[in-house]
Amino acid sequence: MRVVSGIQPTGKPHLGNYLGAIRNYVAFQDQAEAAGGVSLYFLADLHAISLAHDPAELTANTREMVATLVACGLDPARSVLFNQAQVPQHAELQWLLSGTARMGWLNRMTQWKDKAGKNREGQSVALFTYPVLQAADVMLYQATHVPVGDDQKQHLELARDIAQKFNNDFCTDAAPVFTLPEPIIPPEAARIMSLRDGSAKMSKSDPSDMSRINLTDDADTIMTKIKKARTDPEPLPSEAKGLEGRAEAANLAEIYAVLAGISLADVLRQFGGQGFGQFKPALGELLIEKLAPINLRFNALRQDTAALDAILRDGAARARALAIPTLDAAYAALGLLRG
Ligand code: AQP
Repeated sequence: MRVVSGIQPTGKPHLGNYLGAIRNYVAFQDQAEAAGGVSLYFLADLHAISLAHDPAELTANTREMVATLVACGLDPARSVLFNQAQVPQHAELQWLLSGTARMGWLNRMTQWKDKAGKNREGQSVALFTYPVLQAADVMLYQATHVPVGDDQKQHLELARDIAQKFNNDFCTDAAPVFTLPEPIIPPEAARIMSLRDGSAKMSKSDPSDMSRINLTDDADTIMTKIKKARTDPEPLPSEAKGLEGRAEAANLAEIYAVLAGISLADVLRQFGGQGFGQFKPALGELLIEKLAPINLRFNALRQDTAALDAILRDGAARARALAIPTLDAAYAALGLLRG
């Protein structure tokens, strides 16, 4: 079992990242260990340069993201925790896979279409080829399980297509170079929506901080954001059917269910008929209770940059050792002479 997943250090990690991805990283850390496998989690700093960025902020965000992942329960002694920039094999494999990935495949990616908007010509090449780097990220380690939120499903399907085509074009059936990665999308909370717009996913890149709960928000901020979250004037329904067409209400109810560890039906049984004036404070309290331990650990870790850098250095050395055999096999399969 090889578990591989990444998160961009492009801003503050939020509740969507936590419920859709990070808490599954922690669960897979245990599962991989129990199965005698390895779990690798990386900060996708090479992906972060596909959009305009501030270099000093990227460095600071990278360290903060390590502190967050550890605060959420990732243990650098049990998982390999690193940043892409210290493992050059990611960029090397991306180039090798660029000969296999097709322009038409990349052109169909909805994230590319959403982020580029009407100004495709003005975007960086990196934003367009982003999914090829993502394919390299997981294929480099022969990933079997890739825990991600729902928004990454299409990119993982593309990674499988690239792996399949490379194996078909350059390998024998008996000795394929790449394992086809399997996306693991959680059954619930796979897409937490913005607090300001129920049709947009909660995202680090949303200009409004009120759109998300950051894992580093203090109790007052969490309560304020929940109380100001956009909703409709109707009370909560008693059954899930009553949430149809009410994206904001459905989002808040789902967040409550996942955090409380109960079903959506149970949440609606408990709060059905009540207005948001009653439900929002209950949700705010639950969030504060669940995020407080993460917040506490994060604040204790974040100042110790030497310790955070040491975690990344050590993780990168372990990642490089795991990456090299696959990269060598890819060079050889392509007939590239290396001395
Ligand atoms: N809203 C979400 N709900 C559930 N899962 C989510 N993920 C992201 N948003 C949600 C999952 O978190 C992991 C890391 O993804 P990311 O670093 O791309 O996070 P982001 O917040 O999406 O970051 P950005 O920089 O703001 O990117 P865009 O602009 O694309 O939204 C992934 O597993 C992702 O599925």
